[in-house]
Formats: sequence, C-alpha cells, structure tokens
Amino acid sequence: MTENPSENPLFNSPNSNNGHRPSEAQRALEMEARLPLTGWQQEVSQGLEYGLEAADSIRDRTIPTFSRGELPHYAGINTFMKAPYLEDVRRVGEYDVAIVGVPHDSGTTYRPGTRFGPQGIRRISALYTPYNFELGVDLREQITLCDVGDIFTIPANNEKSFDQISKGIAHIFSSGAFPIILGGDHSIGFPTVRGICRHLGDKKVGIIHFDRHADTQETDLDERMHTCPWFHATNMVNAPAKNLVQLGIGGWQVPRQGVKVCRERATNILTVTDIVEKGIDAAVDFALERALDGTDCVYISFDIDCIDAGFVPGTGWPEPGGLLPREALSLLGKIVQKAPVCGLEVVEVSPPYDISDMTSLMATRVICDTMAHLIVSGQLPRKQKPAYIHPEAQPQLVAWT
Ligand SMILES: [Mn+2]
Repeated sequence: MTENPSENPLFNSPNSNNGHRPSEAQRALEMEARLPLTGWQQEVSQGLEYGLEAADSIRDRTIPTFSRGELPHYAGINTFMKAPYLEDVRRVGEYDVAIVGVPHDSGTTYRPGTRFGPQGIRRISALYTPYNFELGVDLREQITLCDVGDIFTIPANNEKSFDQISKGIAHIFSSGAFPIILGGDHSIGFPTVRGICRHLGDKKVGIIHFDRHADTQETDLDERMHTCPWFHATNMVNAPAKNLVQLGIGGWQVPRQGVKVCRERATNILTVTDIVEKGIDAAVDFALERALDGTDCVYISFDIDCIDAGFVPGTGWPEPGGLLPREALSLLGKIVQKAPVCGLEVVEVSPPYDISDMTSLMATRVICDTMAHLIVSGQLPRKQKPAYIHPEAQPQLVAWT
C-alpha cells in the first residue's frame, strides 16, 4: 500500500478516474442525471389535487394532507409498489406491466402459507423507491405499472384453481401487458405457462426455472402438487422439455421420480456447484442457448427457495446450500438482458414462516430487478405487442386425467 492516499486509486474521488475505466458508481451518478422527473411531478400534482394541500405548518408544499403516491413508505394501500389498483381488468392492456397475485397454496406438500405470499410481497414492496442506482432506471419515469389484484382461486380444488389461473394469465398475456405473477406455491407454474401457451399459436416458449427442487414428477400425494408443474407444462407442444432450464437444483429434497423424468425428457439442469464452477456468465450462456433453441420467448419461473435457506426462511421447503442472493440476482439480470422474456412468476414465499419480511423482500427485489433489466435491454416499454402473442386463444392444450 502506498503511504500517500492521493496515489492510491481506492482513495480517489469517484469523479476523477485518472484515465481509468469509470467505476460502476461513477456511471450510476451520471445516469441518474439523465433520468426525467416528469412522472414524479405528475404524482405530486395529482397527490395535491386528490389528497388536498398540506396544513399551513408544512414547509414542503409537495406533501398533501392525505398520503397519495410513494410517500411516506409506511403509509398507503398495499398494491405492489403502490401501483394503481386496476379494478377493471378489461383495461389491463393499457399498461406496460401488470402485477397479479395468485394466492394459492393447496399444492403445498409440507409448510403451507404461500396463499399469503401476494399480500406479504405487496406489503414490503412499499419499502422500495422506483429508482435503481447501478442500473440508472426509474420505473415511475420509464414504464406504466398496474396491480390487477388477485386471481380468485378455489382452495379445496387444485384443478379448478388451475383453470382460473390459466384463464387470468391468458387474459393478461394476450393484452400485451407484461405479466408478473406473485405466488402462491409452485403448482401454479403449470397453469401460468398453460395460460401463456394458449396465446402462442404455433410459437414456443422456453422455461428458465430457478429452484432447489426439480418439480418434474407427474403426481405427488395423488394430485398435481407443487412438485409437479414441469411434468405437465412440458407436455404442451408450445413448451418443450428440451427448452426447460433448471438452475440451482440439488440437496436432499429432490424426489427420485422427478429425477427420472428429468433424465428421460433431457431437461437442462445446473446445480449450485455447476454455476459457481462455470461462473455466472457461462451459466447464463448455457441457460440462453438451451431455453432459446427453437423457441420464440422465455418464461422465468423463480422459486424463492433457489436462494440459500438462510436468506429466505419464509418458504415451503427450505433447503440449505442454495445460491447467494447476489449470484441469483446476477444470473437473473444477465438472462433478462439477453432473452426475449414473456413473463415472470415468483413463487413459494410463505409469510407465516418469514422473519422480518426478508423472504418477501427478496421476491420484491427479483421483480424490480427484472423490470429494470427489461427497460435497460429495451424490452420495456413495448412499442408494439410481441409477434409471438397470438390473438386467438387455442382450445384445451393438454389432457390429463
Ligand atoms: Mn422449490
């Protein structure tokens, strides 16, 4: 180490890079200056109109009497990031992104509670601002976001719930709004993908699945439970098993009958060790090559338990030895940057088992990072509906008795 701090690059001001490549922080500072404030100003003026001007003693005259919009973070009605609640779901196509809750945990085989996942994620999402420093993204300035509330699921019946979920997701997907689904247990992975496949015509979707568990067996406890979504999803011609990429699988909770199906259908698995030893970039290349081989878009199914159990205690089947949060977020971000993504679900957040909302916060982070990377890569806002969305709904895609 040098004695003189001015000769040590660690001590240099981030704004004087001395001819070196600018740091991420320096780029972030510059990107922020280029972001508009129009959305914020509209939110303030609407807040003053709807929520009335503040009491005379309040010096900051952007503050209304009734909390409207982002501030303060602990106040307000809990939609996702306080996005407008879209009660008339027929209008969902007017928005760039639609958040939808699927409060279904009847597919759970151990710890229940993911029916409260959408509520838990929405509640802690109020903590977030719409701006991300490193990515130089401000969601409020760059996209329109709505929260359509929850799908009406039937707790005593998985199959009826699946029909409701597929119908709801098909509606959002075909409208052109980018669907972001708050689970719910992982049994919803089959009906969400089925909803998308209904509007793919002869196009195909690759599934990138973050999880500690394979979720590929046909039945569990005699029903299509949260251990089964990919067996049934990959029975649809629009979602071939050869385009199913499974990241982070491993440990002591991978049923052997699911492993057999992965082997027979040649799904594409990377364990945590595979990802760490290959490196993130090689893992991303592997995922994209397999998921995009002959397909038109990619669906991301993010089981929060892909992250080490120490970071996500509020989940149905916690398994130690998973990805570190920064590994998972890096993988996700690089995949979203390079793939035509058609939808995202985040599943297996179980608030009754959570501690300090940590697991719900991780889910919020996954969702916000995805939106930001979709903006940075130019996928959002959409200038037109993607060509892979077929206007007509297909009939029943796959039979199962
Ligand atoms: Mn899992």
